[in-house]
Amino acid sequence: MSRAAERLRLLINHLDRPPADIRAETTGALSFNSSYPQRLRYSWDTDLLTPDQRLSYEENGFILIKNLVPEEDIDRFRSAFERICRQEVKVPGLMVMRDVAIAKSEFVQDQRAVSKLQDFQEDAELFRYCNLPQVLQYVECFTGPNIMAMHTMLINKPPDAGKKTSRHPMHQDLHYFPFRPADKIVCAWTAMEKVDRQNGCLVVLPGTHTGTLKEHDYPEWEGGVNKMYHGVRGYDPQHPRVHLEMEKGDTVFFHPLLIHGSGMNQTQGFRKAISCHYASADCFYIDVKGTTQENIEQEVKDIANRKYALGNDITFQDTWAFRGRLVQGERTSL
Ligand SMILES: O=C(O)CCC(=O)C(=O)O
Repeated sequence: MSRAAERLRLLINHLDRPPADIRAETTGALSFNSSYPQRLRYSWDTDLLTPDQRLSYEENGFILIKNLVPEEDIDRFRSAFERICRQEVKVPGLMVMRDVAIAKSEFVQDQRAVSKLQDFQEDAELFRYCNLPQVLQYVECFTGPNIMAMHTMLINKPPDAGKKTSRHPMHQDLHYFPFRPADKIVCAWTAMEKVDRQNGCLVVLPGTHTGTLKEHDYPEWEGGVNKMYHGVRGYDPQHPRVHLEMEKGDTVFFHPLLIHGSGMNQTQGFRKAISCHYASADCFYIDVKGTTQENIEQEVKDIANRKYALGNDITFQDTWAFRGRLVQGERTSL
């Protein structure tokens, strides 16, 4: 870690330890046997997924598990979110984001002003989501037993203010990540209430996880685009789409190359979801210089600089290394 990253780590009060000393309990007995054919590239056999579920993930790049996260947990996450919005707690390192169309309107000190919380790894209550055994047992099917929680979000999609800014452009999450291999990264996204086409559920393009990482940039939307909402360029708009309508507690796991986004919220309610991107702790950082990820690297470094005045020696990789938290197994690399 560079000196700037070290300062940043201290600033956000992260109690770091050398990776080799960090340990967490595994959540279950694993049996990585080879009873499935080798052509199953995207998942491990942990005795949890059925052959059909594995084949479906291989083919589509996502799997939806109904009723996975208990209602009591979701209600607790909601309360934690509301406490943060009311500014009753201050969470080190947390990014509180506002919808571009609402940010400019009158300031209101409640959830109406907040479209997303990002990087809640220092909030013990919200971070419980990343440690839920119900979730981790599925994550393990994609990452293997050493698991890092790399990126956390609570998305509070607001009622659209008339400018269509509540949409999330189609994108591949890998665009944001300077670590590989992609097949050892997975997103868990849990609906905190009923989500459907009316309030802007997730939309996915099945099978696109088998492609490569494409160029991303801000879409040219008339009403404006939210900060960091890059959209994928050059994908086939005719590709079949699946709208993931989900009930409270349902959870979708998806591959970081899967092209996805979410629609406009046409209701008067806020559409909430909580999510975490997990990666195998055995993943490694890559240099994104000269790749399509250079634009997001620069943007992330600029934000870190503005927030913490660290100078130029903070690296894109550093910003991930200090946010990542081990949730199972051993911190072998990331
Ligand atoms: O929850 C949503 O509306 C979309 C979230 C998403 O795709 C993301 O933040 O990468």
